[in-house]
Amino acid sequence: MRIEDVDLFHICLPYVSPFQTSRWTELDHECVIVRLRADGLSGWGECCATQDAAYSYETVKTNWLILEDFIIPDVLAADLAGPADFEAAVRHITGHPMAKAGMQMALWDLWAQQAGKPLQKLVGGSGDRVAVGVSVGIQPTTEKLLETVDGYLAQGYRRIKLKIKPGRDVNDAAAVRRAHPDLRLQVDANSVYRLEDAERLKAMDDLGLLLIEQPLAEDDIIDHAKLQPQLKTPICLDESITSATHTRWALELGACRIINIKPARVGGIAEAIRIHDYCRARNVPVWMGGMLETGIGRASNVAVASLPGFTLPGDISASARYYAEDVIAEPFELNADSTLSVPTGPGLGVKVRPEVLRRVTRRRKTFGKHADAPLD
Ligand code: OSB
Ligand code: MG
Repeated sequence: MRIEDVDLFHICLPYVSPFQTSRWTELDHECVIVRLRADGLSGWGECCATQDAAYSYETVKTNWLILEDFIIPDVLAADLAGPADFEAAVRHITGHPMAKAGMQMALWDLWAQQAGKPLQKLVGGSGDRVAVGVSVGIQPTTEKLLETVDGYLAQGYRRIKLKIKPGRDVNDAAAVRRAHPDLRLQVDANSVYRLEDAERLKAMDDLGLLLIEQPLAEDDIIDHAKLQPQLKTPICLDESITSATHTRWALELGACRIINIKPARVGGIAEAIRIHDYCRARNVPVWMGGMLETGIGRASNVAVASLPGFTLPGDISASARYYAEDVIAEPFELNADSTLSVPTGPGLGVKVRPEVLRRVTRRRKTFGKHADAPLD
């Protein structure tokens, strides 16, 4: 397949409420959306970096830069029949997994459309729905947190993840546990603790948490391996896992017992599938993480989360949990059993609304044959 044109859109979409983690706060979702055109088809992708280089070193602007200077020239020059061709074409670019993943998502959308299949089938997934939960940001007070959790439970979510930070960890998690003794509950520290904080983390060991996500630094598999034996609660790594190789290192060292898979963080869907397969062969549970994606990235995550090794609920909530108005025509809605339905149309199976995309776009650029082609 030869790509004829590539469009980049730097968009900004307000969240329904601010999202606060231990190390940064997001008020709106800025990201780079990729559109590819080939053989009369359009493929869509989303690059998931945050604005402020807090979750990882990538930002919206580095995504744009790496796409413009390196990835797009590679894509326009190559004949890309499948993911292996794309990975080979961009292998000379070190790092920048989210920039690569956004482009790869748009390519998968095209490959699946060309095959007349939903993305789910192309990646090897099955079933019509995937189990999901909500990631709840740090709230101004514990009372507000309890109210927020109640709100999500009332909507039908059956698994809650709490963002924690020093001073808003043990007490918050214990308060939610007291209010909901049987709730599937987990916490995410986003790399804010150090090994010396082990006692603080041990204090959450009797709360019946499903897992504690990324307690220590993003580059610190070694100290995670020292921490895990001190905890009953399984550690799940997020930021530390940027490839299948890191997955192997973390599991061989005993740094965690569960892996959070975000295709965006590991350079794309192909590497996400390799991590899934590696973990499944070793009975290590995996689940789909999220980066507060628009409906484009959400559609991709839902499809990949339908692979059989995704045995824990994903951070892929309904569109309304994030946005009053999404860029896709039919928002994702929560089913009564705390699942999202997997799209069944060809490719990502979602329709982008040009008028919304136009309204939220701050910067647009087209590369390739038709540099000034209209949006739709
Ligand atoms: O650490 O899992 C994380 C959002 C942005 C960046 C990092 C993380 C998150 C979330 C939100 O927890 C998950 C979602 O998309 O609902
Ligand atoms: Mg996380």
